Amino acid sequence: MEIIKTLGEFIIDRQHEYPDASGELTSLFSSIRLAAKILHREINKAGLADITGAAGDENVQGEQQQKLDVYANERFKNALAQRGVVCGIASEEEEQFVKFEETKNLDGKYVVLIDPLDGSSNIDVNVSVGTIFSVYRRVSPQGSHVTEEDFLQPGNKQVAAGYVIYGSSTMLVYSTGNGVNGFTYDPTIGVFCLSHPNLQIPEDGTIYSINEGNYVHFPEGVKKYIKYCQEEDDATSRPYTSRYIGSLVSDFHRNLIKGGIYLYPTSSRYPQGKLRLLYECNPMAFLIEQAGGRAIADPGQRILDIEPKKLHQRCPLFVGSPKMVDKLEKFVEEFG
Ligand code: P6P
Repeated sequence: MEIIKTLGEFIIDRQHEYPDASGELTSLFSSIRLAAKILHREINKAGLADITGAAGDENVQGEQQQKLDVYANERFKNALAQRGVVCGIASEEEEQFVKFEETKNLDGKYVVLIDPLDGSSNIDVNVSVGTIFSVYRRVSPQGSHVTEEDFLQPGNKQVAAGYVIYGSSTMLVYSTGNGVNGFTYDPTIGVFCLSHPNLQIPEDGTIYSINEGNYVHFPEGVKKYIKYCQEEDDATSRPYTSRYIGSLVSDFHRNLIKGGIYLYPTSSRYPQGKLRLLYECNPMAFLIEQAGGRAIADPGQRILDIEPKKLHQRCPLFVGSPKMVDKLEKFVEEFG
């Protein structure tokens, strides 16, 4: 008889690990779980309902906002405001951070930074997309309005981070600093079930994920690393395999399971890199380090130690199996 461990049961079982957890983080996760279930429903019928395609507006990134982006942002915002444990959020879809003004929220202990629907341009072509979230304890006093300072914390202060991947199945993968666990959604019973306990990324791998269309604009060290992956070499089972979905959550998730490295370097179009530090790079870096991997922006620059200056600031991202990130780092150190 299979034992089903639901996400809710798992969180309650693990609550004893957090002495000061008085159930607020549990409540926060139940908000995320609810919004993820609703988004699962909408994404899986996106092709049928008039909810795909561009919403006509642009978000703060100047990117064409897809209707589901807008929908996802609203669902997560409402779900996170409901329980009173969150005093505000920052979102890829919101130019400014969002203050939750109700009295119950002013006492909220946490802030959440979120990319509600990463890779949403893939929706119309039926490619998997994801939600990425990052949780911090506020630094401003409880009872007051949330401030920008609450959001501009380095990634090493995160209390939790995770993602939802809406793929061939919907999964929620998260960490609260004691390892990474994956839960697969069973829509027939409406619960996330523990399916990938204690995820650890393979120390080495042969998958590299990068948009080689930008090759000519990459730093020399990155170019050299790509050529290294493509060379014949009996000693280390090269050439490697190039796999790039164009959806960070999907590429990250595959590499977490199989081993690999995801690279988004600087380029002429993105001189600071494309990915956003606060709600893409930091949560992914938190997860990968909890799973035994590495995440850097430059040689010796751990993503989690970057001191943020702006809500939507970007940074380069090299994340994955530790031996692969080490190798990349050496090429960039040597060739720039
Ligand atoms: P490019 C999606 O827009 C995203 O933020 C990530 O999910 C993805 O890995 C990357 O950008 C794709 O960017 O420039 O290769 O299309």
